[in-house]
Amino acid sequence: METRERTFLMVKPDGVQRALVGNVISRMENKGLKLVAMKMMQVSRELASRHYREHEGKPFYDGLIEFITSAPVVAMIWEGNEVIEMTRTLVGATDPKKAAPGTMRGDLAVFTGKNMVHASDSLESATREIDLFFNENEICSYNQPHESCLYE
Ligand code: 3AN
Repeated sequence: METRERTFLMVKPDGVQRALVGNVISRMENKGLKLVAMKMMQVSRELASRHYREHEGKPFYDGLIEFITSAPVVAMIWEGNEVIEMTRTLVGATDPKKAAPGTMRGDLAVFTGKNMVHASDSLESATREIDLFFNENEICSYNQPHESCLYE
């Protein structure tokens, strides 16, 4: 369990509007990952620009900010062994055309601009994004009796 990590996962406005929040959560739970924080919220333009700062200046940036602030999102923190990489694998490639079947984007999305979910891509971005969206007191700690069946 030395590589126990936390990652940030967000169901974006298209996923909320298409009623796919439960589908996303089920995939994560079924895999054996642990939900430790979750909230539905409207992302402000300020939060959106901080979250997507690495994309500032790119051709799709304005559309990205418009989109992420257009309807509520569901922001979550998940815990598990190497959960950052594992969640990226479950989410699939950025372009849903290239996302493998079986992944969230491969199964549930058709267009890069509306690719349903966001997941942190590194330890650094997970730490930054968790801090942007959550206060420490919103993160829960609890035991899952089945953990001994998941890990050595
Ligand atoms: P990922 O979400 O897979 O980490 P990033 O970080 O490259 O992908 O892009 C962040 C978000 O920006 C994507 N989820 C997508 O919504 C949007 N995006 C990225 N590339 C494009 C593009 N070429 N056209 C439109 N939107 C894009």
